[in-house]
Amino acid sequence: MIPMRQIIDIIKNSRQFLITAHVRLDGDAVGSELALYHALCSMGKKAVVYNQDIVPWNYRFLPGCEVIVHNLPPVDQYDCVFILDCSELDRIGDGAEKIRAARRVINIDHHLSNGGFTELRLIDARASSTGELLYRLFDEMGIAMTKEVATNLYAAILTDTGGFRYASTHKETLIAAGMLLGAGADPQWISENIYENNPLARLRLLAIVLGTLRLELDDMIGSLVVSRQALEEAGATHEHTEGLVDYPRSIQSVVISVLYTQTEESMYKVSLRSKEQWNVERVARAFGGGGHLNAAACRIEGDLPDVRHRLMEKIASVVGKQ
Ligand SMILES: [Mn+2]
Repeated sequence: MIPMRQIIDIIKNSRQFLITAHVRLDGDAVGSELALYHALCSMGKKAVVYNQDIVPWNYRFLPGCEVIVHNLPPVDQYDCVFILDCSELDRIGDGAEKIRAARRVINIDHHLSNGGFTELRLIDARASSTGELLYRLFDEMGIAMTKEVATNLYAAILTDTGGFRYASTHKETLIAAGMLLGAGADPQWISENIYENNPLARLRLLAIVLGTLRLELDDMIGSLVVSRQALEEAGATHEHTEGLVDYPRSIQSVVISVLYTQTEESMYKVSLRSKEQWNVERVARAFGGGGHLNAAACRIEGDLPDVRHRLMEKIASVVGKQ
């Protein structure tokens, strides 16, 4: 780990920056990118934000969102590339190999699994979010927290802590959030935009999908299915399935929550969420996937009964060991 001082010196001595984050953008990724973009611009620097994927509808209100480009510009024109919220280079998506060749790459991240894939990095697995790490960096640099920076950082921290509910919410997290409110972030406006901004199709999809709820293994495992037919019926797209996996976990007896999303006739994306120490990363890894202790995913080929059967066998073996 290099001292923050070194990153600050690089920022001060560089002029052109490229900022990117992981595919399947979340609030921490977009909020962190745009906060860094505004902070660099306020210092008179030039910055471009690149993402392979489009920004999910509920983060499009974030200040600066319209500047994000989806075609990777030639990386050799940048003095420095920031890779945010990524534990591995490949998480950037298609541009990963080109970015690897960049002059200078700085990784800012808080994933436990980050083994340090760049020489220059700011990694703290105890931090709630990449947004919290950027807050520390900006604070150290004495960068003025404008309303744009504060709004983006607050959104990043809010979403990665599940609304300040997860174990990753520390005293420092809430102090940072409090300072951001003081700098002009509007908590009600931000949370309404993120959490109360559903397209009708998503609620229609939820209504259909909740009908598939199934409880197994003494009601400890709860699962939902999103079939292609359900998507069609609701007029929804895969974008609208985000967050559906959290519903079974909200049941009292459930410790592991599963969402089967049909991506092709005989192919399912399996998303897993768990409570406390129930390790779903181990389950996903058995099928070639990965993730974190409480959130992981994999893909399983087969028809639904077969996919369910194989996954439940694996979950039973993991649950049995705990
Ligand atoms: Mn994050």
